[in-house]
Amino acid sequence: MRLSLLFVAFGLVDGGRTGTTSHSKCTYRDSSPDTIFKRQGSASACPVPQDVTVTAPRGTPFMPLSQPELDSIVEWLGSSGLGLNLSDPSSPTLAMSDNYISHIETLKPNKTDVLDYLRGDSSSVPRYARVMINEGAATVPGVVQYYVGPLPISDTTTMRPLDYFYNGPNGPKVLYSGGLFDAPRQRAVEAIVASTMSGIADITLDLTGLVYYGSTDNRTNSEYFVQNPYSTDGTTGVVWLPWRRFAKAPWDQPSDLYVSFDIAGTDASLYHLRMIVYNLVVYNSTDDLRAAWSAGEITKTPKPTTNDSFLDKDRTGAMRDLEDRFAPTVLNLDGKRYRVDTVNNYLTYMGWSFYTRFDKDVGIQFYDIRFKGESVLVDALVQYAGNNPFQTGTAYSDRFYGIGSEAIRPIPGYDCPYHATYLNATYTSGTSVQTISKAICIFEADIGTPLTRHKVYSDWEQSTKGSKLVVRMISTLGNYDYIWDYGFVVDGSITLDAYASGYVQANYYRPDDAGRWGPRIGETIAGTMHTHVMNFKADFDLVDARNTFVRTGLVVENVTQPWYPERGAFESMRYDVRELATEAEGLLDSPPNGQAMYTVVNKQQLNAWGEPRGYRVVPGVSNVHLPSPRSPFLLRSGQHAKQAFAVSRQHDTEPASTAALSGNVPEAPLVEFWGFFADDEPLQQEDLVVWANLGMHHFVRSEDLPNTLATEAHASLVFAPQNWGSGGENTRDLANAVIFHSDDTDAVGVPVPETNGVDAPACLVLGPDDELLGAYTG
Ligand SMILES: *[C@@H]1O[C@H](CO)[C@@H](O)[C@H](O)[C@H]1NC(C)=O
Ligand SMILES: *[C@@H]1O[C@H](CO)[C@@H](O)[C@H](O)[C@H]1NC(C)=O
Ligand SMILES: *[C@@H]1O[C@H](CO)[C@@H](O)[C@H](O)[C@H]1NC(C)=O
Ligand SMILES: *[C@@H]1O[C@H](CO)[C@@H](O)[C@H](O)[C@H]1NC(C)=O
Ligand SMILES: *[C@@H]1O[C@H](CO)[C@@H](O)[C@H](O)[C@H]1NC(C)=O
Ligand SMILES: *[C@@H]1O[C@H](CO)[C@@H](O)[C@H](O)[C@H]1NC(C)=O
Ligand SMILES: *[C@@H]1O[C@H](CO)[C@@H](O)[C@H](O)[C@H]1NC(C)=O
Ligand SMILES: [Cu+2]
Repeated sequence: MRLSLLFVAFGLVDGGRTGTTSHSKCTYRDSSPDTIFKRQGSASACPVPQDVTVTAPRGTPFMPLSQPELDSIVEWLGSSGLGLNLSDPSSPTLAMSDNYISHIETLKPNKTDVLDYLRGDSSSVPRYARVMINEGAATVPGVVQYYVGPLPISDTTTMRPLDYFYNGPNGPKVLYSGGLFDAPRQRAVEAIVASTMSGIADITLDLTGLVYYGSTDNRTNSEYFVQNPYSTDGTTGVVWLPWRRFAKAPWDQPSDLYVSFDIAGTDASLYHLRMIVYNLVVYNSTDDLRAAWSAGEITKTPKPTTNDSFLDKDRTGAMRDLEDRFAPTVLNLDGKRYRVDTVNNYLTYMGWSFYTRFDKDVGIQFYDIRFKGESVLVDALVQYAGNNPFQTGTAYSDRFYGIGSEAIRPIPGYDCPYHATYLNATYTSGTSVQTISKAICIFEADIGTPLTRHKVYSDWEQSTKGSKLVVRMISTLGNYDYIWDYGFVVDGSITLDAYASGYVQANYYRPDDAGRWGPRIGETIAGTMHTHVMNFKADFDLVDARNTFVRTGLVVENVTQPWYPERGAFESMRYDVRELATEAEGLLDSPPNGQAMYTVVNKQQLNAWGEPRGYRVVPGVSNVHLPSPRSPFLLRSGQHAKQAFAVSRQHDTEPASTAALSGNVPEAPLVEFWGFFADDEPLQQEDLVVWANLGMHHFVRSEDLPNTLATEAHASLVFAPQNWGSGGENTRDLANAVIFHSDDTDAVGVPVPETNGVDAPACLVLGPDDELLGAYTG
């Protein structure tokens, strides 16, 4: 598993509730006691709910570039006046030492431009492209990013280095050796790997059962993985290749063999073997390995098992009792309660509204969230630890692989409830438009508990249904699938949930490891502990952009109170309320024992009681950060992942906590997150961004096979209203609520339920225990 990034921008703007939803009045069907247990024939089925549409108040400012736009930019970049000396990126003979366009996408627009437009203060958002060029022919080769615009191409269009996005030592440039691992470089690496490994195939076969003659040679039965990071600052290029069986889930078929090459620079003739490691012994050359092997000096370890049935996920074993029955599911029996604009990727739901954006690096993002609100970014990164070159030196940045481009279509009824709404994910990759059909699923779910309920013994009893709209994206990033859920709860809360599943990346099992990095989980494999960290960006604009971050600590101190003269000094609690004054205080840990509350408030927007209106940042499950602050593999590139929370001033020059191409240059990343805090700007009543980490310390166990369980590989966070509503909590207006009053009875004195005219639809056949009348007993 590699590290991932996702991004949700989040700014809360005051938004009125939309009108009440009216429902068809339904009556209970007269049901015989056993009706509920019968499978219903199609004749009595609830209808398939249809999507309900809405038109976004403003056309989305987040359209990806169209193919004609891409073509026009490519043509413009190729025009001789610019002197870029570009080669055709699709050429089969493309060389590392060529200049070529690697990627073009829409530049994420500046916040001020977006807000001006969405508020109607401007008629459009300036449209620019972000262009990534491999400059292999430059004196100092590298990958450089530019912004090109305004679009459409005209006399005023310019191309400028995208330096305002990146605060790293080389600006928008990544020096070549830490740059792309695209076709020209893959070809160069594959050539030296194939020639080296075919020269020692007899030895590798003997030691591991694996041989490699090249990826297309039919004698090959193994594969290598190009471990990240493969550079330090872009000047060096050192890659470790773990060898594994080329079969199902190679991540779980590792051998004890590792080979390292120097792959620095654009000249493949300089690439060379650095070392071979087998059974933790280092050989500096193939000659050294052969000499040791011929002399019988190599102690062999067991070959990776060839029986990989333990990786199968097809059902096996006896059926459990009643498991032939269809599992419970979420259904919208009375029609969908959210509206969607599939052209503008805009949604409304129970007072919420927001736009979504999608891109290659991070996938779905949310903008102008109103319940009140605005937007979020997720960055997932994984740090491995272990005793061999492979696991020690791994720090995947999933943004590098493309969380968005690796999104997959969820399986209806399994990954997402039946009748969910699906949005296509459209983005650009290279110089073409890509669409992942139905990649994002949207559904309303029962949160599983009532939002509020209470019984006042002889007076009244109420219960309010808990519902939320879920926007779900699933990305398969190599061996791992990540599930990201954004939930918009009817009480004004926003929930973030991240889950991981898939094939855990296993280590070769060595008894002498003594379980220090994880238990044995198979014939020849061991689980390897590692940490996943996903960084979310939440740009709060609570009512407006003047916000303050407050830490409310719970302190215990000795007090004396005159009404307790007999106790003397005794321990008691009180609040210790502190505002973050400047960015120097902006890096925050999770408070031990949860003894502090984090809130973002607007001190100029008070509620009816004179309290500042705000939102709380509620740690959920597993708000972990990287255990190692100084691992060389994430030295400066992983600063966003080294504390639980961070609070900085919003700047268009600090759009993201990481960059896709930072992953292989841990000593010279494009974005140095802590640089956001170095200028120590004031934070009180300013435009704030909260950066939060979700993650998992993955303590691997045998239950990670065949696929990791999402029950445990789960991290979450909640943003909840804090003194936000003017009339208490935000659910008083909900009609999906029931209340009984003891004095509101029917003819025989039984309290009658008040359901606000919203009842189970006729197609839902209820059983006798579902009868509301009589449920209140006084
Ligand atoms: C253009 O790039 C090629 C490599 O693709 C290089 O050989 C050539 O010298 C470059 N021309 C100029 C004028 O820089
Ligand atoms: C966005 O804002 C930055 C910082 O003010 C500025 O340098 C940049 O040119 C702006 N980008 C666009 C596309 O206007
Ligand atoms: C492998 O490829 C060679 C050369 O193309 C061919 O002669 C041979 O039959 C192939 N072997 C198998 C097992 O497919
Ligand atoms: C391999 O190279 C390292 C460093 O260059 C050296 O210390 C070591 O002795 C070499 N090993 C062998 C077996 O030659
Ligand atoms: C492979 O392993 C499975 C599970 O241990 C076992 O049931 C099966 O018989 C094995 N297959 C072979 C060919 O050994
Ligand atoms: C989604 O994509 C499919 C196929 O790529 C296309 O047929 C469909 O019209 C798209 N839907 C929307 C709402 O754009
Ligand atoms: C309260 O006083 C007792 C007795 O002096 C001391 O042991 C304890 O640590 C104090 N508690 C706090 C929170 O200071
Ligand atoms: Cu994991």
